[in-house]
Amino acid sequence: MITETMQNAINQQIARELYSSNLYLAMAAYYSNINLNGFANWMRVQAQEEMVHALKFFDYMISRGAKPLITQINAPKTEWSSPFEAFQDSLEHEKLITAHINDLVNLSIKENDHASNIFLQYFVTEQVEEESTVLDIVTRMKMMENFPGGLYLIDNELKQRKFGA
Ligand code: OFO
Repeated sequence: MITETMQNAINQQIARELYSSNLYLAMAAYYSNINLNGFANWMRVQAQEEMVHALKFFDYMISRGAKPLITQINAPKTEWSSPFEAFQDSLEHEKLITAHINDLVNLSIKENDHASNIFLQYFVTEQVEEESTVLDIVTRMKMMENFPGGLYLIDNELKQRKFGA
């Protein structure tokens, strides 16, 4: 049986994943409105992936005989001062999520919960990938800062991303 402390911590993570999904959808809306449709596509796919993360935690709770709680989710930011600032925010957000995943792993060790520890390893790996992908895009956007066409090159590339859950 999963401990109550672990259940509460996972429920909080479900809320964070749902918040992440909303945040990326808000970013998709921002990019669409400034006609960066590749960036908008990338963020929309990211929003879908975050929903999958939330559902993975949801299903895990059920498989352990616990009840996932769906609570009120804070509204995300909806405006950014530049295309760069929005992507930079997504990098900061992913770093925050990584810290929360690490806290969950630490808690699973403290609670002697091996099943949760194994389950969480997927997210440890996922966060390495997410941070690395976002950092790569942020770095290239920064490099293109003084090259007006650069943003559109990246935008074209980001059009290719597809949701593959
Ligand atoms: Fe972006 O990985 Fe879930 O939140």
